[in-house]
Amino acid sequence: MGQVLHLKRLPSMLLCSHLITYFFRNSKMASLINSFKHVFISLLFLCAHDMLQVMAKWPKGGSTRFYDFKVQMLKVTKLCHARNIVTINQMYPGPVVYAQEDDRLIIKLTNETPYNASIHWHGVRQILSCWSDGPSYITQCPVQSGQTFTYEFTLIKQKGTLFWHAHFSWLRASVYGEYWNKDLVQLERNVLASGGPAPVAEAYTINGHPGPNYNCSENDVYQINVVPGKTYMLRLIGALLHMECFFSIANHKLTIVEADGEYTKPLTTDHVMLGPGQTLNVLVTTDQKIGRYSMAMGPYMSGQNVTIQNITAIAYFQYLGASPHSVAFPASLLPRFDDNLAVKTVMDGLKSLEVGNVPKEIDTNLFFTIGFNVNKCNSKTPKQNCQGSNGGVMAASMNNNSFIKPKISLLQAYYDHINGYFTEDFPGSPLKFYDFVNGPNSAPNDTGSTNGTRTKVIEYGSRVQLILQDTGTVTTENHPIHFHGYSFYVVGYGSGNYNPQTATFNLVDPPYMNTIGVPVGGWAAIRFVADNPGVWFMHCHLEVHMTWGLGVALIVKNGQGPMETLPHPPADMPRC
Ligand SMILES: [Cu+2]
Repeated sequence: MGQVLHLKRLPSMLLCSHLITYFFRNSKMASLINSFKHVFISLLFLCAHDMLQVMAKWPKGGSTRFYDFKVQMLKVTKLCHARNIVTINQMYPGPVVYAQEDDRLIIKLTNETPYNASIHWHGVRQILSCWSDGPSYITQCPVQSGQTFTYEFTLIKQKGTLFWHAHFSWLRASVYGEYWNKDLVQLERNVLASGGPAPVAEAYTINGHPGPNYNCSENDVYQINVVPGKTYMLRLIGALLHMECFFSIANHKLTIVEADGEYTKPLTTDHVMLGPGQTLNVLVTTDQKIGRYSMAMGPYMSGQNVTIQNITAIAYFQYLGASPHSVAFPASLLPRFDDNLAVKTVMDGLKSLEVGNVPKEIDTNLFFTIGFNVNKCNSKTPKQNCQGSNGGVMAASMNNNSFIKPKISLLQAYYDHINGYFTEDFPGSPLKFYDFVNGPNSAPNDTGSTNGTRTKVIEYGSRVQLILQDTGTVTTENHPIHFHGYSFYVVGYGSGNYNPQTATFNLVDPPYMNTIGVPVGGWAAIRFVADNPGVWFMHCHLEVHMTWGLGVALIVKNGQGPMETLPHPPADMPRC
């Protein structure tokens, strides 16, 4: 399930649930703000644990908003193929959640499907509410068929467009920008069993619609009606599963004003690239001649020899007064699928609107490699199970460890001191330094990874710098690395192997993000203060890479007193 979470200081925060790649709202800033007047629900909030004490110290003025999320099957027909997909409230894309900065959200999830489910509130910092973060087997057991769980968290100092999505198996696809004719849970099992790569999606979609370029999809097109001479704000959400994508509107410029729910200096561009989980608010002025213009979404793939869906999803940007049958101006501005420079150029221009509170001194220096592995085949039926490079099994890793999800909630195991489910020996830097970008590459002999549920423990309040370094085993590739429970300053990035002697950092106004596309064959440096206790997943948001093990859990210890201590778990935590 995917959705948008949108927070604004004046208007409000909007948590949209969307399946899509992009979510769109209204016109001029002023009218936009007016359009977000929602009904406030005032209720006494009953709270069991120390949260009451904690909340008393939070800024006043927040309302409490209630949502009912029922996980339900919905029959849809797309591309001449009918199938049942997993949705929230039988909506595809899912429901929008609206809230204001500092509001409290209470969202009751009831699972009425045969599948397991959990919801991650992507970009919500979950200050002292790690229990409601949502990733299955990390902060909770999945909500089983027929069960309920209530997520509760406060949007402390957050505003902008964020995004909710399923965090069990590959189910977020069905509230997502890629469309599959297959059962996603079965598909994940099949891909894992094969040891090989994932097949490509049948289509990309914009707000659930593939558009006219696909077979049997001529009339399944999303359309926005616009008035000439206005400025519109579009909320773009990378609601993708295994792909990153470019987006553009024919003949129109996009001015980025917000990234990952944080204001940026205005940056005008012909196109943007969104990795899965990334959000961008862009302004578009309807200053072209009256007509119908294509909005286009197509693949960005920086890896070598990767099979991709290369058909572009199209939606219409339709001016008032244009004939409904007028020819759409083609979106000629989409970069080629392998245009790395197009991605870098936008990233180079992305700066925080205001001077940030970037940590200048560092207590904890971390260095994680990210990339692929090929492990040796151990199967008696290699043709079925070892379809990776040279008859090996595909994997992915951080610091050469492929993360294995535990059988119970990692947070529960940590909180209750239950032994045997995880270790605390994830290395803070690679065990071996070598030319990361260029080798080794003779799969599967020298390309293997270790595996385990390894965690890295961080002291409360540490000022952390983390270098993320792409590796070239199998192929280099841009990996969108997402960190739960935190945003971080992207202080630097570059190509090749990270070299502290030559790397240049921006410590003044770097973008403050929750997902960073680490440049293909390059590195990125991020900084944050570890001031939110809990167990926080850091992983590649390309789903199949995460499935192969590209992730790690960071444990941030408690500090002093209730404001720095994770409260008790809610009474209705699901059981595994
Ligand atoms: Cu990845």
